[in-house]
Amino acid sequence: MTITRTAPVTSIAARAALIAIDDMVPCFQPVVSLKSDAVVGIEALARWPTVEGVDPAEVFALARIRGVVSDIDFACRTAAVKEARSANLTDGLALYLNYEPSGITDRARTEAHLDALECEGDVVLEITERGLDGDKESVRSMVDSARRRGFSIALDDVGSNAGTLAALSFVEPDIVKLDASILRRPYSFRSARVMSSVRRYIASSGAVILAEGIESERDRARAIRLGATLGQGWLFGAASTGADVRTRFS
Ligand SMILES: [Ca+2]
Repeated sequence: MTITRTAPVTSIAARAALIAIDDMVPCFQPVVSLKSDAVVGIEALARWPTVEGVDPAEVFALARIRGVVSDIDFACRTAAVKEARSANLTDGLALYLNYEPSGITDRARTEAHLDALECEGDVVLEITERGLDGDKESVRSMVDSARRRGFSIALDDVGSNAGTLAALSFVEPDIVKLDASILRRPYSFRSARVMSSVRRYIASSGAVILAEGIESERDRARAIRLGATLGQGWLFGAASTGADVRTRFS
């Protein structure tokens, strides 16, 4: 029997969301200091409230297939900065913005885009794990440009695949965002291998660990045992609109 590879099936909702890109609403999830419990930052996440049942990850997967991921990625960050500013969130909270490396192609466009992301508060660019095995020079060049503007660099979902561990050495992040799967199974062989690489990197760089997916007090205790000083997850609140975040944390 011959098995034919077909394109991934994408839901109607993802297709609708991609068409309705202008209906994208940036939401913000708190980043918390595990020592003080204080909210120290917010991660911007794209949401489509007008499209029922849409999974943002699927929208990005579809954008990748259609070759428009960098357009979507750039638009999401620009909208997030605009919304964070208008809701008065950039003053005092670090703004975490996801950045997909496979979208880094046009250097002049990237420079202009980074200029547009500068705002009153601290900006953290989260280099997402997708596309890290691509053009390392372009990623490195973008990271250097971002640092020149005073932005911090995070590496997202570290431990989700081997590429994220390899990327520690060329991205040199200030913040290592530990994938939620490590927190779920901290004693597995895979988690031990990930933590060994992460600890080696932390010891040589002075970077900090942010644990993703903290849903309970048990998760929080685990995250602290793994060496995390920052955390994110349902325990501290889901993503909500800029206005909601302002109300909750003012
Ligand atoms: Ca992220």
